[in-house]
Amino acid sequence: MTYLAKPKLHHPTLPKNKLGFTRRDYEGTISTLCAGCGHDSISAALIQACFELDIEPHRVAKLSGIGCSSKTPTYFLGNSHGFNSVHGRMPSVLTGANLANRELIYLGVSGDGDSASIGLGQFAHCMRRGVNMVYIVENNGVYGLTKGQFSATADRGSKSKRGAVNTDAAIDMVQLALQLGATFVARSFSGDKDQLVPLIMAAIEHRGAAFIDVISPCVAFNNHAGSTKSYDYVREHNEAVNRLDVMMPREAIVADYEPGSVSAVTMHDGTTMLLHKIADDYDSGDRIKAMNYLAERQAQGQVVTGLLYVDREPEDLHASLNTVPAALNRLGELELCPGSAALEKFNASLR
Ligand SMILES: Cc1ncc(C[n+]2csc(CCOP(=O)(O)OP(=O)(O)O)c2C)c(N)n1
Ligand code: SF4
Ligand SMILES: [Mg+2]
Repeated sequence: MTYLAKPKLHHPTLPKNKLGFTRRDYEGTISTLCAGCGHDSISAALIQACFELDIEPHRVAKLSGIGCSSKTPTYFLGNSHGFNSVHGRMPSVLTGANLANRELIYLGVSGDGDSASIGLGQFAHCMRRGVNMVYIVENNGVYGLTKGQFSATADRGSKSKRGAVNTDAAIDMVQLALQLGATFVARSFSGDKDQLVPLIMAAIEHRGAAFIDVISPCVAFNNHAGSTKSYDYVREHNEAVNRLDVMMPREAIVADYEPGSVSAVTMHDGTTMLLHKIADDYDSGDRIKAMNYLAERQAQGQVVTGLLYVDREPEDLHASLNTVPAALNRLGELELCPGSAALEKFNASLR
């Protein structure tokens, strides 16, 4: 299915943005994720955000690692640049691309396994360096692609679909990003597009390291023993002529609640997550207060969502390194090879 493009026929009355594009022009190929996977809702939010911002698709570079979440760039912005890197290595590839060409909008899409386990070091360094990008972690607390092992963001005491208890402490990506110096830090929920779309738009507009942790339920890993919809049950009762994995469609989980309030959301595995949407009068300009606020709410079992911190005058990596303003591929021979006198002067400055 991955090679199948969506039909390009547009309804003539579909709304167009300033560039004359419809929302469909920002789509990718048909998603092969499980029906109801939170990641698909995040792709839809990204499409909406780029459509509303009138972004020319060729100005966007999508980069990802490995995982169901990292597959998603195929399903949105089909006319943009894309690079699917090695597991956990997206941040360094993005950093390199950004340094070579600062004229593109960089969108890093990753998972909690990709960024909080194997890629934790990479995540840390691109945040502390202030790479100008939007970095989204589609956080489901498991390694979805490799069949639901606990990831490093799974809460201590939470249970797998098999009933195994996670004994390790959880890594909170938002607290980490704040501590590491990210200049735009937010958390949202894949089922709350009213909150997520504007957050993505704001993150794209931000000229520094923007991080969004999006809680994104994995619907596949609640197929417990005793269910007639489980893999085991289907395999045992299936007269198979070949071997297929069947994912039963689930309804996407949706949350719609007021700023300042707490909403209890029942996840597919029956557990309840308390989402706390920050109030409109929350001061998002204070990093220390944001960290304390998060810790207090976390102690009460709540997951805080919204724009948690923003530095309105960020400095990005190009500013720290004092790089040339143009993309490197625009530089001519004169700039790239300024001659022996300039080289001699430079060498002398290092002696
Ligand atoms: C170097 C390497 N180690 C391990 C793997 C196996 N692997 C593939 S995806 C994945 C975890 C993905 O989890 P996450 O990033 O949370 O994505 P999700 O599927 O949950 O969206 C792992 C461990 C791999 N592909 N490469
Ligand atoms: S396994 Fe989980 S994360 Fe992967 S596509 Fe299915 S529901 Fe989504
Ligand atoms: Mg995951």
